[in-house]
This record gives sequence, structure tokens and C-alpha cells, in this order.
Amino acid sequence: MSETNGSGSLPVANGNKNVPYVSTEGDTSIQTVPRVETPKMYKVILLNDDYTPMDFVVLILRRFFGKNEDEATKVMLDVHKKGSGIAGVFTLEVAEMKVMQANQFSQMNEHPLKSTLEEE
Ligand code: TYC
Repeated sequence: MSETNGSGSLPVANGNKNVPYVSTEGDTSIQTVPRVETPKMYKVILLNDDYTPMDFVVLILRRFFGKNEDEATKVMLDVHKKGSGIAGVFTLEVAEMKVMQANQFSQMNEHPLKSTLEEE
């Protein structure tokens, strides 16, 4: 993205207020631009159950949540012992997609494994 564009927007880390910036395009007047907002993040929570095989949970964590074997095993065991655990943290659209993929893949394989969303 270029520093300035036609509408005068400029990416600025965080916050919600208009902030001043000095134009780099000749005129030195102070202008204000809206700050870029940090999106809310959502945890995908994996829930324990008594029937889904541990290997299958590890597979889900690797396939849909980008975990390697060791990470996936650690999360799976944590969920197994505590009842729930975090599979990953994403923007809303991505988190919704992961929940759908994981739940659908579990259903297709006739396992009761479920995941849900929680705002961070
Ligand atoms: N509790 C399951 C078993 O003993 C394993 C399991 C772990 C299931 C994590 C779901 O999210 C889960 N086979």
C-alpha cells in the first residue's frame, strides 16, 4: 500500500481517533486521517468428549489449525484433561471458517468432536 492515496487514508497502528499527519506531497498543512482499527480476535475452543479418538483430534489440529504433531498432541491432551482448550486465535471470518471445517470433518467421520468461538 502506498503512503497516501486519493482519499487521504494512511495506515496508522491502532486506536480509534483521527490523528494528524503531515502530507509528504508538497503542502505542509496538517490533515487528519482515521486510524486503522485492529480487528477483534476470536478463540476457537475445542471441547472434550468421551468418544473422539485422540489421533483424530490431533489430525484436526494439524489439518485445520496449522499445528505440528507435538503442538497438536499438547493441545489435545490439555483439552482431554481440562474439558476445553484453545485451538487457535483468528479474526471472526477465519475463526468461523475453522469451526465449520472442524465440525463438518468430525461429523463426516462420525465423531462427536465439537469446536466453538469465543471473543478474545
Ligand atoms: N477424550 C477423548 C478420548 O479419551 C479425546 C479427546 C480429546 C476428545 C480432545 C475430544 O477435543 C477433544 N478419546
